[in-house]
Order: sequence, then C-alpha cells, then structure tokens
Amino acid sequence: MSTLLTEAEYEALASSIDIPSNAFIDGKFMSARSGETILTTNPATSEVIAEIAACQAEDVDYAVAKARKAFDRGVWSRMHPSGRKRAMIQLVKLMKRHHHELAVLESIDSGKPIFDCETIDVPESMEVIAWHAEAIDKLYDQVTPSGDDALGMIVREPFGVVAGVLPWNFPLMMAAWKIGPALAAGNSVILKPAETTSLSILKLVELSIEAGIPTGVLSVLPGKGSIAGQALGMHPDINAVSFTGSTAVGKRFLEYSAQSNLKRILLELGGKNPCVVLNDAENLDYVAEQVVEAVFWNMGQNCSSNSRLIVQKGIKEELLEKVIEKTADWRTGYPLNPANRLGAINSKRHYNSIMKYIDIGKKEGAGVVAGGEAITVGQGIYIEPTIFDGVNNNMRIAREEIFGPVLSVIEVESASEAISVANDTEYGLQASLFTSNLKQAHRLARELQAGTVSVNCYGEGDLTTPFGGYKQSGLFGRDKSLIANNQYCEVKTIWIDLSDNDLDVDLS
Ligand code: TAP
Repeated sequence: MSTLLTEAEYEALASSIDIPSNAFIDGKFMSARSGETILTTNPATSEVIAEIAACQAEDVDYAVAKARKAFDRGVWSRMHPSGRKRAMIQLVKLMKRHHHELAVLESIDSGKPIFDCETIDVPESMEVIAWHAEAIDKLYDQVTPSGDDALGMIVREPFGVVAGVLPWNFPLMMAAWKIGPALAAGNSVILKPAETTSLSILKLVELSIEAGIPTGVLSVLPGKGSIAGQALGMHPDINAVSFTGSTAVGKRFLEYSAQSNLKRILLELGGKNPCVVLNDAENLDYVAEQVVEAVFWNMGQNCSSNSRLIVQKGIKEELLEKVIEKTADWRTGYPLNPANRLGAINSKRHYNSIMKYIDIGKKEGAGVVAGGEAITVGQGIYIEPTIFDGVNNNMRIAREEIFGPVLSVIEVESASEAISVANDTEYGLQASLFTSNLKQAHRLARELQAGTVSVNCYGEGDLTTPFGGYKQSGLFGRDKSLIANNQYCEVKTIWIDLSDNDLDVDLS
C-alpha cells in the first residue's frame, strides 16, 4: 500500500503539479487542430483547473493514421513478446515512481477521495497492466487434433487499431483495464477519456514513451463524446472499440459499427445491482460493513454499486440499524484530506441528476432513514450518503441507475422472493449474496443473473477473474483475466495440407 501524505502535502503537490492539457498523439502533446478546448473543474472546489484540448473528427483521423502506421510497421505488434512485456513493466515502474502525482491528478479531476486514489485506483491500475504484461510471453496458440494429413493451427492476432472510450468514475483504472490486455495483445490503442476526467490518463501516456512503448502505439484524444467519441465509433479504420459507460451510449456504438465498418464492439455498461441478505446470514456487523462499502464506495458512482439491498424480513430491522450506524463512519468531505472516505460528486450535471432521484424517491413514498440532502463543503458539490427504506422494486429509485450515494432497501419474505426481485431488472452486472447455508449459497449464486456474484462479501473478484455484465450491463466485453486478453484478438485458423500428394491412389 502506498504511504499516504498529509492534506497539506497533497495541497502543495496539487498546486505545483504540471497539469497536462493537450491531446497525446504520435508520442507528442498537441492541441486540437481546431484550437478548441473544454474547461475542466475540480468538483471539490468548483475551481477551473485546466483547459483541455477538445478533439474533433480531424484529430481522430490524424491519431488513427499514426496508430495504423505504427501497427503496420510492426514496431509494437510484431515486437518480440519479451520486448512488449519489458516496456509495459517499465511503464508500471514509472507509474510507481509518479504515484502521488497520478493520485492527486485523479482526485482533483474527479472528486474522488485521495485515500481511494492512493490505495485503490493507482495501485490497481499498475497491477492490471503488470498482470497482462507478465502474461504476454506465457500464452500459447493451439494445434488442432486433425490427424497426420493436415496441420491445423488456431492463432490469435491483434485486431489492429483499438479505441477505448472511457467513463469518469474510475478514469485511470478503466484506462488500465483497456490498455493492459489491448497493448499486451499487440494492438495500437487510442483512448478517449470522459470529458471531465482526462488528467491522470494524459500523465499515464506521457510515461509510456519513457517506458519504451513506441510512438503512435498509445494515444489519448480528450474531447466530447458526441464529437470525438462518435468520430471514433464511426471511423472506418478502427478495428475495435472497447467502451465502458452507460447502456444508452453503449447502444450507440453498436449503431456506429453497423453504419461504418462492423468494427468489433466490446461493451461494459451500467448496473442496478442487488445485495441479497438472507435470515441465516452470519455476523450482521460484518454484513453491514460490506453493504455500506458496496453501495457508497466512490460516492456510489460505481457500475457495480449494490444500490438495492434486498433483505429478508427476519433480520431486516437489525441489519438496517447497523447499516445506518456504519454509514456514519464513511465521512464525506474535502477529497485531499486522507481521512475522508467519500469525496465530491463528479460534475454539477451529475449532482443535479442524483438530487433529482432523491426527490423522486421521496415523492414515490419511500422513507429517508439516512442522509437525503446535499452537503456544503466550501464551493464543492457533495451529497450525503442516503438510505431509503420501504422501497418496492417497481419504484424508479429501484429500477434506474442513479450512480450516486443512494441505497434502496427492499424487504422480502423468502429466499426465492429475494432472487426473483434481484433478477427483476434490465441489468446484470454484479450481485452480492449473504447466507451461511453452503448449499443455498451455491444454488442461489447460479440463479442470480449477473456477470459476477460475490458470496458473503461484496466484490468484483480479482485480476484473474473476468468482469462484465449479463443483460443490458454489457455485450461481449469482459475486463480483466485472460478472457480480456483474448477479446482484443482476432482468431485465425491456419490449415496446412500435409498429405502426400505423390502417392498413387488405387481406385480399382
Ligand atoms: P457515458 O455518459 O455513457 O460516457 C462514457 C463515455 O462515452 C465518455 O467518454 C463519453 O464522453 C462518451 N460518450 C458520450 N456520448 C457519446 C456519444 N454520443 N458517442 C460516443 N461517445 C459518447 O457514461 P459515464 O457517465 O461517463 O459513466 C457512467 C456509466 O458507466 C454508468 O452507467 C456506469 O455504470 C458505467 N460504468 C460501467 C463499468 C463496467 S465495467 N461495466 C465501469 C464503470 C462505469 P463525454 O464524457 O464527453 O460525455
């Protein structure tokens, strides 16, 4: 774990840090060709911290041409696997050297607590890149069982040029989840960060050149989704887009693909994830801690946030009391204070959307038993962790992804009702289940319709486990694990005739 600095030290770093603001193409920082910029503010203070290049279609064309050239020259795609591995490991070493800087950039840009940036976002981003780098020279292709007269080989080849279109909730980590496997497979990669969170990603790619990743292989195009994002989606020379974001925008990428070149589309989308707690769950103090982390971590701006607590009647009151008590331990406040566990909401627009849902919940008749209001900390935008009791699964607060610190508590009679309520959603990203009955745990884990089911904990697995969604939480996309590596490759069959054509064939 990284050593935490003091608030004053983080403040000093934030005010002295060199803030990257230009696009990064072909190994160089450059402004958008149009000269247009977007203002980026620190949501914890509402101060403008940078004017970021707002890339347009012409910047996309330029970056794709450079990425294609690098790919075709083979400077990365055909580099010896051990060379790609070395460069990516070197990138991780440089990230380690700059980890306070990366953490501060991430915090001031997104509103995330520095505690999380230092202990989760930056270290996990390094680990995922290192994990995929280490895998590069340990993956074998296959020879088919096709007999003596033919040699059948199944080989994996990088797609070519891959675009990663990213959300703002885990900027660096989502970038790492994409570039780890996509670069390991030999692709050239172009990232489009969310328009509010480009800084840590720009810092990361600056380090990539020093690490030995050749120019043109890794680029970043900051800009608006409706302009730069759409231009990437529609580009005829991009082979694949790996997208993490909302279900609505994910569907657009399928349209872009259909309207352009049938580029491969990998989608990691939203969630309305259930946390199911049954009467026989052990140690309700521990369960309450997990429930609170599952919903409020990252201010609930988390695709796997367990925003629905589906709890059996026998333990509901006792558990809810403990959840309310534990929520008070998650102090909300200025993100650069390492004692705070919750920071600011990412943008004013998103803050308004969360406050609107809190209002909807009140009007729908659910009862606020914790929070329910905005918090004043200087000029920043903060919302109290909010718990609604008496929710039924048809209410909008139980069906729509709020993506903020809002928990809906739904009481059920039985385990079977819990599972049917848990599955009654258009999403299927993650589900948590608490029970002490082993047989029931196995059976219900199978019945829950989600890409990841964690039992007796809240979790997304680790680097070795794929992460992605069922139903409208995703399509083809799985981040992490070797499955992620495979999905940045085309599969080719090579079939070689080995039969002896000189043999006389006696047809008599
Ligand atoms: P979105 O609004 O969908 O934005 C995601 C990215 O798409 C941003 O870079 C955005 O650019 C871009 N974009 C927006 N409109 C576009 C368009 N018309 N064409 C092309 N690109 C466009 O999501 P968000 O608000 O950043 O992130 C929150 C969502 O991500 C939630 O639903 C959350 O559940 C999901 N998420 C899922 C996962 C996984 S692993 N499943 C992980 C994290 C987050 P702008 O910033 O300029 O709008």
